[in-house]
Parts: sequence; C-alpha cells; structure tokens
Amino acid sequence: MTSTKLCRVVVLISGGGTNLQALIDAQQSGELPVQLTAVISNRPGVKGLQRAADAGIPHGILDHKAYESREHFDEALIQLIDSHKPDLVVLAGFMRILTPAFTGHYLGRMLNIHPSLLPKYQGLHTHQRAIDAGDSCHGVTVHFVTAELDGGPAVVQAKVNIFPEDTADTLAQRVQAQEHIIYPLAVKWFASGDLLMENGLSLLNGELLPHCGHLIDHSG
Ligand code: NHR
Ligand code: GAR
Repeated sequence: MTSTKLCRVVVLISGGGTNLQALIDAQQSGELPVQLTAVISNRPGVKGLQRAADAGIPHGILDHKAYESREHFDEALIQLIDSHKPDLVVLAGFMRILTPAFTGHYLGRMLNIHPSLLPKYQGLHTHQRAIDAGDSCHGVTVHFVTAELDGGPAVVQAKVNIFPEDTADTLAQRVQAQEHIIYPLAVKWFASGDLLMENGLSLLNGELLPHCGHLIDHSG
C-alpha cells in the first residue's frame, strides 16, 4: 500500500465485535489511517452489526445456515467481500473455519486474532485450556490466515499472567484488553505497507519477525 490511497479493510465478525470497536475507535481518533469499508457477520442480530451501524459503516449478514456446504458459503462470502474491493480482510471474532479456496484467495491479505500464545491452543476454549494446563501465562496472537487453522505466520503477540484465582472469564478480560491494543497496531502496519507475508513468513519493515511475531510481554 502507498499512503496516497487509504487501505480498504473488510471486517468479518460473528459476535460482540469488541475488536471491531477497537478498530473503529482507532480509525476515528486518527491513529489508524484506513477505510473500514464493510462489516460482514455470519450470524444475524449480533452486537457487532450495531457497532458498525453506529459508526456508519456498511454492514451485512451472510448466514452460513442458508448454505448447504462450507464451499458454497465461502464462495458467496468471497463474492460479497470482493464487491467491497478490500486490500485487507480482518477476522475479528469470526467463528467459521474457512476452506482452502477461501484462504488461498486472500493469502497475504487476511489477518486473524486468536486468543492464545500460538502455536499453543489452536481452536476453541483457549482460556479454559490454558488454566487447566496449569500455565502461568497466556495471551493473544495476530497472524496471517492460511489454510492451516490458526497456523499462519504470527505478526504480533501479547503475553499476560495467569493468576491462581483466575477463571476463564477473568482471564479472557485480561487477554481482550490486549487484543484491543495489538489488533489496531497490526492493521496499521499492514496498511502502511510495513507488514507483508512472503514465502509463508511475516516481514516487518523488511525484517523477518520471530516465530511468535513481535512480542509485547506483560507477564512476569
Ligand atoms: N480458517 C482457516 N482456514 N485458517 C484459520 O487460521 C482460521 C480460519 C477460520 C477462522 C479464527 C479461529 C480462531 O482464531 C479462524 C482462523 C472458529 C473455529 C471453529 O472451530 C476454529 C478457529 C477459529 C474460528 N469453528 C466451528 C466451525 O465448525 C464453529 C464454532 C461456532 O460456530 O461457534 O467452523 O480460533
Ligand atoms: C476475541 O476474544 C477473539 O480473540 C476470539 O473471540 C473474541 C471475539 O470478541 N476469537 C476467537 O476465539 C476465534 N476463534 P469480539 O467479537 O468482541 O471481538
């Protein structure tokens, strides 16, 4: 991307949309020079759609239940997303596994935020799994999306403590506070052209990022 044209960002959600809100807030305060072009939810009636409406961002629903297969849903989703001509697709609490055809189409221009210190705890229920394993720290990772679920190259990771009295809910709150900082940061890096995926690896300012991405460490 060059600075002459704003990076067009389409955000996919399935729920509350607090990460979407963090992007909206960063954009509105001038910290995040992008155009939030559209918000798409696979679930009707979620709070994230109201957040988009309140911010004046075009938004729509593509209900996966109306499609007979993942392949058909993903084809329709590609059509809808591409009608907004995005430079970047952002998964923000999007809860449907995507087919290789979909991830291939947006390879190198789609990010996800996953609530664990990847490669630990891919998939769901990450906070409870970290507590059950007796881990002393946990966190969140922004990564490029590839066909491998939660397996694409990491961009940035924030690490927090787990305390003995933590429940999945208290831990999720601590992690989510970090999500709302690192996702706007990663999107800003991409939009400025500083962040690229090349040969399956993340590059920031031409330098290979470490395996966990750029690390922000609040643990210890
Ligand atoms: N798709 C691919 N190919 N690669 C990734 O890295 C993806 C992806 C789709 C979504 C987000 C992800 C996460 O951060 C994500 C990354 C949903 C599930 C899941 O099991 C797993 C991982 C993620 C999102 N979804 C169930 C399904 O059958 C449905 C669960 C539900 O609807 O509540 O798709 O963790
Ligand atoms: C976030 O904590 C995000 O990391 C997580 O869901 C929450 C969505 O919150 N994502 C996943 O678990 C992906 N499988 P939000 O809708 O308020 O942004």
